[in-house]
Amino acid sequence: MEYFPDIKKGKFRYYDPEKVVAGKKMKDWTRFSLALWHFFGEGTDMFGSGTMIRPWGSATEQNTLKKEIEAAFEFAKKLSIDYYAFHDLDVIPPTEKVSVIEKSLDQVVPLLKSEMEKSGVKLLWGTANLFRDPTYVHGAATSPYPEVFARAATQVKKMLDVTLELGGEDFVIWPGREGYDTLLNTDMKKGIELFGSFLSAVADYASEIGFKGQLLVEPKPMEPMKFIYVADVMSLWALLQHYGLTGKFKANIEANHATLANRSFQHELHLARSFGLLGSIDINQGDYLVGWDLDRFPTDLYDSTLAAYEVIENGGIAPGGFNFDAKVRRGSFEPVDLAYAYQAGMDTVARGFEVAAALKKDRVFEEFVEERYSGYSSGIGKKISEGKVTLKELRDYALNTEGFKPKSGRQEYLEDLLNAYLTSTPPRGASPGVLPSRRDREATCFCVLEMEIPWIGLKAGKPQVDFCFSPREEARE
Ligand code: XLS
Ligand code: CA
Ligand code: CA
Repeated sequence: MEYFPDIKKGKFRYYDPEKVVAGKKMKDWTRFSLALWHFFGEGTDMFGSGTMIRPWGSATEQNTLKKEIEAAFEFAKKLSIDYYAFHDLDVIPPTEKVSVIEKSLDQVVPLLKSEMEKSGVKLLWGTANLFRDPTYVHGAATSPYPEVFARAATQVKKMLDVTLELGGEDFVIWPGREGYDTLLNTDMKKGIELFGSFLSAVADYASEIGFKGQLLVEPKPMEPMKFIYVADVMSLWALLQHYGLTGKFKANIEANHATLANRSFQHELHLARSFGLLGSIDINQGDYLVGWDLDRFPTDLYDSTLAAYEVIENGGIAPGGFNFDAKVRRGSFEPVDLAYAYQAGMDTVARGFEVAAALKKDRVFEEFVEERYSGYSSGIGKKISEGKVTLKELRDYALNTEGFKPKSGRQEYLEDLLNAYLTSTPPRGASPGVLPSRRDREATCFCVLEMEIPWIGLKAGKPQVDFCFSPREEARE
């Protein structure tokens, strides 16, 4: 049966799987994935029931799960989404018994396998749902009860087996219930220790069964708990080091979780990349005016450009990918809205890669940053960097360099340059504008206002030398 007869294939403005940007095909940079839990979402919210019109019928109908799964693979194939991701509980009938979860998974794996073979869609990551069952009310791996810890471990064990069997490239642990609602009944140190112990057992079992994929932990600061122990990349980094788990786990960074933690998506990616922790991405966005997790499809080009920039800098995201942990709004209830949503999201990420590739090619920010920190590459700066300097030496140096004046950080200049690249990088099929290379810009003291951008009707003007700034000139001063 064809579930989406009106959808033939994705209609993209920017995403072209075979197009090479920054030395790699777009599909290899992006490795897009469809999240089954959102795809099957019914459009309920805290105040209202489901709104979605879906070709697989209502949730009460027999055999719906099979239809949902078939529909998801058909959709992913049509939209050129190469991967998918799922929790154990996404693909089996509701149950509270782990023994039933194990059996039901055994029953559904052959269906997943055959759909994967038919469609060519691969498994990006598997995960265990350690938050829905009422037993997890006080935490799963950090519950005060060993019985609950063991139950959570059993679910993870089974999903690791399933992920291995399906050739999954990563395995995610999202510790959404691993935190507290009040410290009045909580031993926070114990909780964090328990989570460390849980991760160690997971890493051991993964290596025991020969799972070669990447193990990932997904930070989030709150929701459903008031505070979640792995709140952001920095807390994950501390935890991994403390429990001797560096090199065993990386981060799965979700855009909306970063903003809930009051960090930008770029911040979390940048930090993870710097520590060698950038494993995979859950791509979505929140809303500046709303304080909770919205999982909107991403449409913010500014954010996607900066994210792509970090991924290019990281040399790619494989074996991770860009998983759409995103859902259509409750009001976008027609099946075709799913296609619009994925197209918008994939184009947003793809466009981000085009712009970021242009920024990288011209080393727009790198040269500036390198020059800014260049004092640390020789002399006393080098000694400081290597941790080989004494306070006495530093005092002598400070007295000798008294009167030193820092240079401007040129934030607005750099932000303006970023805007220039965002508006001037030619989209697929358009004739290139005349954004001069960085070197030319420096030579002619180019200004953003003088760009010719044919597809938005901007004409080139005369360079206005007096507005311009060249970091090289400045460096020579
Ligand atoms: C919820 C999380 C969850 C994980 C997988 O906020 O994003 O969906 O990605 O359990
Ligand atoms: Ca997520
Ligand atoms: Ca989310």
